[in-house]
Amino acid sequence: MTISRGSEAVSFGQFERRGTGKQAVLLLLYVGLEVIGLLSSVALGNQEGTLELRLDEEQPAGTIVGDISAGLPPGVTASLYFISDHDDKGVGNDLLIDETTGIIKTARRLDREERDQYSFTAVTMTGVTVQVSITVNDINDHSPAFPRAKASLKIPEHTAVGTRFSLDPASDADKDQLTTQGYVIKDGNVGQVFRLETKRAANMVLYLDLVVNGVLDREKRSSYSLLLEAFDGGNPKRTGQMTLDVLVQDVNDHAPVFNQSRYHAIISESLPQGSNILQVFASDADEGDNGLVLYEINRRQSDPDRYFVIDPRSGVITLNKPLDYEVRKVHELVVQARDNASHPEITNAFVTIHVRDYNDNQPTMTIIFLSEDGSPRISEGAQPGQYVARISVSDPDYGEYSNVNVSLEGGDGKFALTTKDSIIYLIYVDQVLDREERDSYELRVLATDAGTPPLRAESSFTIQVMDINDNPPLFDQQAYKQTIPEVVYPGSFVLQVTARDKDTGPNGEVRYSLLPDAGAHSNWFTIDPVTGIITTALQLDYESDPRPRVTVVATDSGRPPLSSTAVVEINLQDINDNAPVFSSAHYNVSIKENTASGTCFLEVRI
Ligand SMILES: *[C@@H]1O[C@H](CO)[C@@H](O)[C@H](O)[C@H]1NC(C)=O
Ligand SMILES: *[C@@H]1O[C@H](CO)[C@@H](O)[C@H](O)[C@H]1NC(C)=O
Ligand SMILES: *[C@@H]1O[C@H](CO)[C@@H](O)[C@H](O)[C@H]1NC(C)=O
Ligand SMILES: CC(=O)N[C@H]1CO[C@H](CO)[C@@H](O)[C@@H]1O
Repeated sequence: MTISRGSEAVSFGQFERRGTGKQAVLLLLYVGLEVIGLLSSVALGNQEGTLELRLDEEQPAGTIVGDISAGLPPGVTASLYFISDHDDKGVGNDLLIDETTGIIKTARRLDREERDQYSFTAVTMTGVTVQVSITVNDINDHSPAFPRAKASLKIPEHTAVGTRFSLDPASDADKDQLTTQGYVIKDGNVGQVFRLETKRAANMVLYLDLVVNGVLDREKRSSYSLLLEAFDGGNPKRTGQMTLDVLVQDVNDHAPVFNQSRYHAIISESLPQGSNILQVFASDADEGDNGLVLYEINRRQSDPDRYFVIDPRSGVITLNKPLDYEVRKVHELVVQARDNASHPEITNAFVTIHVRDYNDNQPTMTIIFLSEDGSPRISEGAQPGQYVARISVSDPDYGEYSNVNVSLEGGDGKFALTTKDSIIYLIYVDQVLDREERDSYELRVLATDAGTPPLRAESSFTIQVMDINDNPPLFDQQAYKQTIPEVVYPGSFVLQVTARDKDTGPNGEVRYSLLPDAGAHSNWFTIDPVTGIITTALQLDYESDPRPRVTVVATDSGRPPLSSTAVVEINLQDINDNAPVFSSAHYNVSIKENTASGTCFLEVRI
């Protein structure tokens, strides 16, 4: 090869090196053309054209891509093209080029993700070259896809908000806008405790972080199943999904909690060694070793002599060696519950064990009556709920303690017993009282301790119901009638009225009086305030009032007083205490003579 066109000589050399049978033929043709081209380029000024073509991927085979002649310089025509199948077989395999017409078609369905660019040179018989380049356009023919459909992630509870965990990103073979554009949590993000953050890397991959967005508390929720979705920028969008299971791992954030802050037991000093006394119980909301509770007696603070031992798993306290009431009456144990975490949480509870003397262990009761003078009494006006007495149960050996059953008997349902702490009991009025119905009640309080056999204490007393002025005096009759002659001396007996009052003391003490009423001549009479005897006070006069009336009032001495009234009607009897009087002292009558005998000639009136 001595023909040289500078750089062309190099490309000839390349062809030579790669030469196959077919290429060798082409090479010869090409060499021939080059010679002609060399000649024609002298004549035509070495003309070259370019043709840039675009085509969407995935078009069916036979789709027309373009026409080489469109790339010829103006004025140049050609009826035959030689195609240089440059550096690979792609052009020959994927494109069909009609060498006479210059029409380029696809030989098969093109895939941009496999090959996105084709280029070749077409040469006319006159040596004009056209540089043809074909770009395969992307279409959204791929969905974003996560590498795994399901993955899981362990995150400790209480992980700081903002902590990020990188996840495998989705890949999408399309490019630019058509590749992955973002991620969303489609489902399972209870309480919005997670969010996603993305970052585009130089290689166009959209990296994905799961970010803690809220408080993770295993004791509230121990797992989340997040449905993640990646989407691209196509229209419509294509998406890909995966499930991410987040397991919230326990941390030791809970201490054991005892179900009681204090435990009590009363045991006999004769209890045999190894006997179970009581069981303590603590729970821990954590999981596994963090929630496994182990019990222990704190020997530095309590029971250094090891009278008692506790089972570390069950919390059952048993007697370890014989007790002696004379040496120690009460044992206070500090029991600790610790979880089995590497940094354990510890909680204490107190256990009080009373040792009961073999001989003397009677509970005793102290009763204090809540009346003004401390005597067992209650006003009949007390409202239900009002306290009558306070009872504390104690044992001379142990002091006050709660393991005693106290009950109340008697009282006809009018009284009841209540307690808040099982140490102090209160007797209260349960139903309305009425002294006039019943003025005293027998009550009995029983205290039974928890020993075997139980020992009892008993106290009986009588509650007096105190009067209040709740009854007015009532007259025997609502109306009294009496008849007396009109002529009696002042001070004469008329009638005795009586009123009774069910109350006692001053509340039942009755005083009588008359209601003044001038029209009814009440001033004719008077009443003794104590006896209720009504006597005349003045001269009576039938002629001015034959039926005088008085209203009697009975009033008790309560504070305030109550009273009632009755009416007394008195009939006066008329007496002949007046001589007849003529209507005129002097009558002058004239009578005619010869008047027939029997003729009335005068009527006189008295
Ligand atoms: C506490 O637990 C112990 C042991 O299980 C049980 O005997 C006791 O009744 C419980 N106390 C309460 C207040 O639940
Ligand atoms: C407590 O935890 C330790 C260390 O993890 C373990 O060896 C031991 O078995 C646990 N105790 C119980 C009672 O499970
Ligand atoms: C308490 O004593 C009363 C009367 O003796 C009895 O009816 C009741 O069952 C006892 N209660 C308990 C908890 O022992
Ligand atoms: C006493 C007396 O007054 N008598 C008189 C009665 O009436 C007649 C007639 O009217 C008189 O004339 C009397 O003097």
